[in-house]
Amino acid sequence: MNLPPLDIRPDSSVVLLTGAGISAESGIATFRDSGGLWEQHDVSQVATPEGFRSNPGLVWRFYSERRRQASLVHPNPGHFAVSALEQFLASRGRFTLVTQNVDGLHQRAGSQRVLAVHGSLFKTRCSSSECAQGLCSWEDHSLHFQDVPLCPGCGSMLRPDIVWFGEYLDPAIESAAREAIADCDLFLAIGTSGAVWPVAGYVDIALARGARTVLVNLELPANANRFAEVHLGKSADLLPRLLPGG
Ligand code: BV8
Repeated sequence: MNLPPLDIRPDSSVVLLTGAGISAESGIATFRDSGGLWEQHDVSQVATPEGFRSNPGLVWRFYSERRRQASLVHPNPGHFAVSALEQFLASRGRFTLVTQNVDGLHQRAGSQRVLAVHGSLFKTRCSSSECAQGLCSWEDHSLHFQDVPLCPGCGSMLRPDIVWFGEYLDPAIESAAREAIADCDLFLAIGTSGAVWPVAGYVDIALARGARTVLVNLELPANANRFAEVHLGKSADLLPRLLPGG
């Protein structure tokens, strides 16, 4: 199928938003597709602070398994096309990647300016907000914990540095994302169902700014009508053809 590349000028200001769909072809389960993560797990038990409080071991096993899976797979052509777009814009344009994904594949594909709004599988932090180390997180690639690890600083349980449902996004990361979107002329969403807030509302910031809005997704999500242009298909196939440098 003939697919003309998106006409992105080298001096454009571009924000890319990605979701689990861009990692699907690397072999990482999405959340809401059939067979997705939320079909196999009760969200309230594994992705909420209440779930962590009531069964921290279950939560650690859930995230340890996802970390193990993420470390075994590799970025796909879609991730590399995103990284190539950042290079294409490096000299005269502006580029920000906002990802909901926690799998680290964008970073492994060479993306530099990445706002990981929902955290990272490979970061761990203290669960106590009173702890001196509670606000910092550290890279932790240990693949599996037998027992729930404890903070070396205060002895409280450690937790994945992930934004769970009912938790606020990191204010600095969120405002950086909102600022970039409020300044962009192209907002490109890839592989996301647009089901989770506040990220689901980011396209509206782009629309209010008068930016061009483009969606690349396997199927039409609920918020497809927010996008001026929609390309249906697999991101690993479409992105190298749509993005310059891809
Ligand atoms: C908050 C943890 C303030 C990390 C995640 C307003 C209205 C309604 C509800 C709310 C609202 N505001 C807040 C809420 C509550 C809640 C929310 O949005 N609930 C929804 C579900 C109704 N939001 C929150 O709690 C957020 N916090 O707002 O704080 C607050 C505080 C207290 C009380 C109220 C408010 C925190 C949200 C973050 C939650 N953490 N995950 C992890 O474990 O990974 S969200 C989770 O969903 C992941 O991060 C994931 O990235 C994200 C979004 O999912 P997608 O990435 O879009 O993945 P999905 O499977 O859904 O879709 C994949 C898409 O890809 C599909 O469309 C598919 O067609 C497509 N696809 C598949 N294959 C391919 C493909 N596309 C292209 N190529 C392919 N090959």
